[in-house]
Amino acid sequence: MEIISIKKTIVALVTAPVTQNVALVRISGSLSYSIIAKIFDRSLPKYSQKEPRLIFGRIIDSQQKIVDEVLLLCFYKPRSFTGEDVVEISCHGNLFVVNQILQLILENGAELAQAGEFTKQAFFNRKLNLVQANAINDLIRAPSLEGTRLALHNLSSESQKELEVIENELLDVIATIKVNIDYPEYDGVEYLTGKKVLPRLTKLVEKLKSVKESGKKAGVFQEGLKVAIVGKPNVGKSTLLNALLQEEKAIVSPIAGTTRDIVEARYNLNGVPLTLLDTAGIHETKDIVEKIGVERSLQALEKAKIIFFLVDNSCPWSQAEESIFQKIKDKNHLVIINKIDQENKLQLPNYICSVENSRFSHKKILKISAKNKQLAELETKINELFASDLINNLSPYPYLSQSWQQAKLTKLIQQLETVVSELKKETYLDALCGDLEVSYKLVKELSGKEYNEDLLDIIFSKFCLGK
Ligand SMILES: Nc1nc2c(ncn2[C@@H]2O[C@H](COP(=O)(O)OP(=O)(O)OP(=O)(O)O)[C@@H](O)[C@H]2O)c(=O)[nH]1
Ligand SMILES: [Mg+2]
Repeated sequence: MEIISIKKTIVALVTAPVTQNVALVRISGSLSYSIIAKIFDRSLPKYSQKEPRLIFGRIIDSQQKIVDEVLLLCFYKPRSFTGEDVVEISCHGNLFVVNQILQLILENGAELAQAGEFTKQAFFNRKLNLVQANAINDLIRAPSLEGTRLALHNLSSESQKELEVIENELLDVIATIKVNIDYPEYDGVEYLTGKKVLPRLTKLVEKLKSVKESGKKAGVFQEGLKVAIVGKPNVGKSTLLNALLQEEKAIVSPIAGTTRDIVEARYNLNGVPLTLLDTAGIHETKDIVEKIGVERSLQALEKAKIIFFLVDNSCPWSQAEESIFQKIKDKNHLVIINKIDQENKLQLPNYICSVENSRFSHKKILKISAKNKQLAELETKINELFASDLINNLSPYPYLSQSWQQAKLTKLIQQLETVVSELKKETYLDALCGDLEVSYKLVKELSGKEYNEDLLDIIFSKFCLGK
């Protein structure tokens, strides 16, 4: 594998900028060893080392004053995370010490690394592809254990190989068609007819659709799921929040209009990381403060990925509920009938059951008693919607959950579907070569074999400093 020489040598504090027992400073680039040689009191091992080396010694300033006692972990190009010469300095975690070490390294020719720049070096040196680079960030930031597992899966070479199978399949079809066109007399290559290509591409489209769908589902584990609990006043929204969290986070009272502001809390429901927003009851009111609260509830409703629309089993359906339903009916929502421990006076209008919305359409009316902590139907539903199949059966493909990955997959699927429909019309294969090449380019963009600088900047800017 060819390693591109990157001139810039970068340095950053890898650990958090707080007082701690040990801090880690990483330096990567062609100047790493010459810089370290100037600020370390012991001679470094011969450059030809292949295996990483651990060396104890002292960092010294230009006046030979001791700055700290440290451990150096030395990696040699190309056998390092970035593919460059890398030295990791484990020093004492006092920020005065850390800053002095950083300063010395900067004075001797390194530059301060930008967010994600070490991983960017690794990407340019082909130590990892773009899916794996994203996976590193997900592994660090995932808001649940399941999210970290999916990130590790994306990091694995096995899942990358599956992505390559898709790439190679497309390449094979394109190459064979081209040979057929350019060298019709060459009979060492299979002659591809539309009939032969059609099932291959149809299968590919199916595969890509499942990659897209599982990526979309995985996004929940990487980014969390914002849920707004809405309803008219007094239906038990705050009681539901508290019951899920198993703590008295929000004030509960029998007085309608208790919650005035959004109460936000994180909650991990069987591995599904939820950000719950308890909101003020939505209804017509003249009270100025309550009015502001209702405004905020409506904003939360817009921002949320899912709405838990709470209704009260012990009250008839109301005008306030009718108008809330009109606002949420086109969004992903679950209708949750609370207070089932009380006598039933609620009759849901028929149309509530018939409104279809994506995967929430079937069995979306649930019954709970928040006060008695009877939440089984809700827990099972969330699990069924987001978790079970993902966690139990890992996809062989990487989970492409980022919005840019989903957008590229959508384009790719559309592109290939156009080719498939043309093939059904018996359009000549050579007329479809251009479309197939566009598809091939899209697959390469997913893995980062082809990239655009602006997208790279966006991707790596989401990383922490020092990664
Ligand atoms: N019987 C019964 N009462 C409940 C249940 N859930 C909530 N309540 C009661 O309903 C009342 C209102 O509960 P809250 O959780 O404050 O209702 P809310 O929807 O947050 O109300 P606002 O903040 O005013 O919009 C309280 O007296 C709760 O104890 C339930 O499942 N069963
Ligand atoms: Mg409340």
